[in-house]
Amino acid sequence: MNILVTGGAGFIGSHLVRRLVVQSGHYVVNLDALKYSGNRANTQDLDGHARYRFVHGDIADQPLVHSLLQEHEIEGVINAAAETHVDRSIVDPGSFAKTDVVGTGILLEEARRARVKRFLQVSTDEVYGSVEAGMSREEDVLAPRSPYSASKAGGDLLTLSYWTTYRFPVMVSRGSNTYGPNQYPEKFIPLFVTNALDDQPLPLYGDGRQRRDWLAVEDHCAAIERILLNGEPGEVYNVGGGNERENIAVAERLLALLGKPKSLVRLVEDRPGHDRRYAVDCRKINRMGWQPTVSFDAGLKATVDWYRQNESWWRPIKSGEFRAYYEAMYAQRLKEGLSASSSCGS
Ligand code: NAD
Ligand code: TDX
Repeated sequence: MNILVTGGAGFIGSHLVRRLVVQSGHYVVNLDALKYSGNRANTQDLDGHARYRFVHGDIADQPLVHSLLQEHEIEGVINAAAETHVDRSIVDPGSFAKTDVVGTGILLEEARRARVKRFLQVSTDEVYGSVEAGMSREEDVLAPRSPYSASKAGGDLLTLSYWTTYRFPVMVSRGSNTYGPNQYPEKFIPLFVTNALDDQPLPLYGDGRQRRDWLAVEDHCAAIERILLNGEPGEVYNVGGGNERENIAVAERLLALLGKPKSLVRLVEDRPGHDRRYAVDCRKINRMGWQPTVSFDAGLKATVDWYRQNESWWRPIKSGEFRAYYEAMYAQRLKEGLSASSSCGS
């Protein structure tokens, strides 16, 4: 299949592009605007491959998208381009609406006009909102609570409207928290691993008892490919790792893997509107033959090893744009800590 993957220089997109080109033999055009989390190094190994093209550009650039779809005779589109960090969405919500809603809309409309055969919108379990008990099912009403998840929910609904209105064959995947190599170190696991490697504090929000379901990036990418190829048009598919953990337990496991003391953990002021828990019911994609294959223990260890062995990937990031972001996001929080206890003992 000739596939346009957007956001293929980012974390999930880069693993996905490699899988589609090398493992599955598809022809892939990777369209990425190289925003702060987009990194050419993530797919450098594919440059020059006969079945791969990288294009630096924005999904909201309608003439560019139009010409790429024609020129490469694109049959499938996977939209993995997005603004993705909840904390940044609280500071700059407009950029999230611009890419995750408007950009998605432009991509959808061009794909429909080009009569693309299948369109997959990569979305997130966050669109269901905080789930105090039980598991979110695909037909649940959406209740996003951050500018990030609200923008993603807008993208989902716009995508699904193209099936209802035009019978344009779209699918939506809703993945849970994903981890693995090449994840930008603003996100929880890579931030905590790289901070710990430098003996820097790990800023754990609130009481650290929020729960996330961790999904290995290779399992997420396998699910995305399966949905693109075998999903039913107009349908939504939850994709979870089956590894629900409290944040504090993950932080402590990372420290144990790194041989660092628990005293590095600092409880800091919580994220505004912090969702307490996400959990997705995955029976629908299980029926399509997909199951997660990576155990959390093995996946976490492999991820920690990767960051340990690839300082040349993350050190330039952490000393660049990221520094100002980290200062603004964490300096005051770390200084103040939380009144009751500012660390979790050793
Ligand atoms: P990421 O931030 O690592 O990558 C996003 C990529 O999109 C970057 O390369 C960036 O340059 C690119 N991009 C941003 N705006 C663009 C635009 N306007 N045009 C073209 N490219 C643009 O994010 P990620 O974690 O790899 O997430 C990929 C997708 O998966 C997103 O849609 C995200 O919502 C979804 N998702 C992520 C997770 C997770 O835990 N990481 C979980 C579920 C779903
Ligand atoms: O410094 C931190 N301290 C902390 O306690 C950071 C960055 C995070 N956290 C907590 C917040 C969350 O409960 O860790 C948990 C995970 O945080 P993130 O890595 O920011 O992920 P989350 O907000 O859960 O969203 C992620 O999963 C769904 C991705 O960023 C999204 O792109 C995806 O859609």
